[in-house]
Amino acid sequence: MTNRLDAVVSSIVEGVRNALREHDVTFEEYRKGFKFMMDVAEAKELPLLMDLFLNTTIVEIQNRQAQGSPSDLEGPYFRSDVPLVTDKIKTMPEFGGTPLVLRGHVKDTDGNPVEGATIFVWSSTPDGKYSGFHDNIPVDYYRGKLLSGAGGAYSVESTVPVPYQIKNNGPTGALLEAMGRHSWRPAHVHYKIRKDGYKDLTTQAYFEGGEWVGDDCCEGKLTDDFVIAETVEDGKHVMDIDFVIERA
Ligand code: MBD
Ligand code: FE
Repeated sequence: MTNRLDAVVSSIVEGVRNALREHDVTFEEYRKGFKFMMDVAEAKELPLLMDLFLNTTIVEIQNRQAQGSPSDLEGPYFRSDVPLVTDKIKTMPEFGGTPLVLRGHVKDTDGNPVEGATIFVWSSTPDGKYSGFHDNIPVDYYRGKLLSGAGGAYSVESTVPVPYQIKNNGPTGALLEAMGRHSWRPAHVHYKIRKDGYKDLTTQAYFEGGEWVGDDCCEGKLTDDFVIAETVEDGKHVMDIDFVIERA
C-alpha cells in the first residue's frame, strides 16, 4: 500500500528544494524567508497567504471533476454566524453604495429546483472592508444567509462591492509589493450554498468589464461562468445567477 501523505509531502519538499537549488538561495535569504513565515503566522495571515498562492490550485483540481457550478476561493472572510435575511442585507447609509440585487435559482444537476437551500452571501463594503473583520463593522452587515424558496428562487438586496486590495501593512501585502506584483482582487460577491444531502458549493461572482477581472492577484476566477453582465432595473444593479449543486 502506498502512503499518500508521504507521497504528497515528499513531492512538496522536493519541489521547494529544487526552487532553492535553481536560484542558489543563500543562508541569508533562507533566514529572511524563514522570518517571513514567522511574521505571517504572527499576523494571522496564513489563510490569506494560502489563498494567494495555493488555494486556487485545489479549486482547479476540484472543478475538473465538478458536475455542478464551478467553485472559487472562499477567501479569509467567511462567517457562518450571520442572520437569516429575506429581503435586504443590512448596509450602512454613511457608506453609500449602489443597490445590488442578488437573485437567481438553486438547482440540482438534473435541472430540478432545490428549495430550502441555505445561501450564504458576503461582500465588501463600498469602501472595500469586510464586516466582522475590519473597522468593527458588525457581522450582520454586508452579509447574510438566505433560503431558496419555491422553484429554488432566491433574491436579496445589498450594495455593489468594490475591488479589494490586500493591504501592504501586513507581511503578505508587503511580499507582493516587494515582488513588484499588484495586490488587487476584482470586485466580487461570495456565495456558499449548503443543503443536506448535497456538497457545499463555495464560489464567487464578478462583474463583467470590472477592473482587475482577469488579473486577480489571487488568481481567482478560474472560469468565466460567474463573470456576470449585470443588468440595471429601476436604478438597482442586478446580478442574476443560477447555482447547480451536486448530491453528496
Ligand atoms: C478577499 O476578499 C478574498 O475573497 C480572497 C480570496 C483573498 C483576499 C481577500
Ligand atoms: Fe473576498
